[in-house]
Amino acid sequence: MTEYGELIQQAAHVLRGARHPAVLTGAGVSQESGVPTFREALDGLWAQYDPEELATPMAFQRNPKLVWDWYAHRRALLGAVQPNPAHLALARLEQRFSSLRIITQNVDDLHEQAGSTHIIHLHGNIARSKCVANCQGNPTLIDLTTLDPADDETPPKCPHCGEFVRPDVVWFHEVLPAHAIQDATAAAQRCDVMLVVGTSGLVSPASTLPHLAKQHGATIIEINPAASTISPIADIKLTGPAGLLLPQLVEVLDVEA
Ligand code: BV8
Repeated sequence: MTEYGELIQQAAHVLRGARHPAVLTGAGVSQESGVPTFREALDGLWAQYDPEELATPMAFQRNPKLVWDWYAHRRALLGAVQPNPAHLALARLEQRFSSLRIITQNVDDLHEQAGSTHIIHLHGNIARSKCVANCQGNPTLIDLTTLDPADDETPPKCPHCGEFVRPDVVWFHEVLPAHAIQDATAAAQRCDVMLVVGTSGLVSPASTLPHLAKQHGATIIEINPAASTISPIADIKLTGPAGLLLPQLVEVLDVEA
């Protein structure tokens, strides 16, 4: 029996009886893929900044090149990483529970790469870019591969209106896409178990979702090596890395299928 044995068994017992499990993931679920967590994502040139200082419309307005280059750096990092056993375990969980919904705060597509299909992206997708003015409608997505490679100025310019191109992510002080927050809220209200994986719980409205689930009677299972703002309401707290714990949890589930 591993050191997590008893708690993993408890969590598996709860999950076995679930009909509508939901999962809320944060940057920690991608950490073992080599993606720095959000609050570690500032290294090198950007180490002097606080993420809340760079991931805002004001920062982009003030210094579009600095912000664009930070996202280009993170996009390049993401281009070199793979889903880790945590992402793969969640994809296996979806095979067992067709109603499983993954609500992610992450802007990477590692859940998709791992094979999950019912994913709600609260904060957008770093691989997508859009016109800062949404000149052709919201969002006016821009395919960077169609832009003139000779023009290496950053940020690139929108081919329709000449305004800057920006990452299609939700910055601080920006509202989340209506469909994303509606779908996430519905999933949180409907679920009977919520796995909360790899989030500090510092960013709202994402951080309100486990509380909403709890209010609607869900059992909260947290997976995180550290404490978070969600820990106080967790019914089961699995303390450790998701890449180790989630495969164990799914393995116990499968063994006693
Ligand atoms: C909104 C996209 C309405 C960009 C992100 C005061 C003034 C103004 C606003 C506010 C305010 N107070 C609160 C707010 C609201 C604000 C907010 O919450 N601010 C925080 C900082 C206090 N929220 C917003 O602005 C949201 N919009 O509310 O609209 C509005 C409008 C105008 C004015 C007011 C309100 C928009 C929020 C979206 C921000 N965009 N991402 C980008 O990625 O660049 S959020 C960003 O944080 C990432 O998406 C990240 O995922 C997310 C949350 O962080 P975590 O995922 O939890 O990551 P973190 O690094 O914090 O933690 C990692 C965790 O993993 C840790 O717990 C660690 O222990 C754990 N871990 C590490 N390794 C592992 C692990 N776990 C498991 N396994 C491991 N191996």
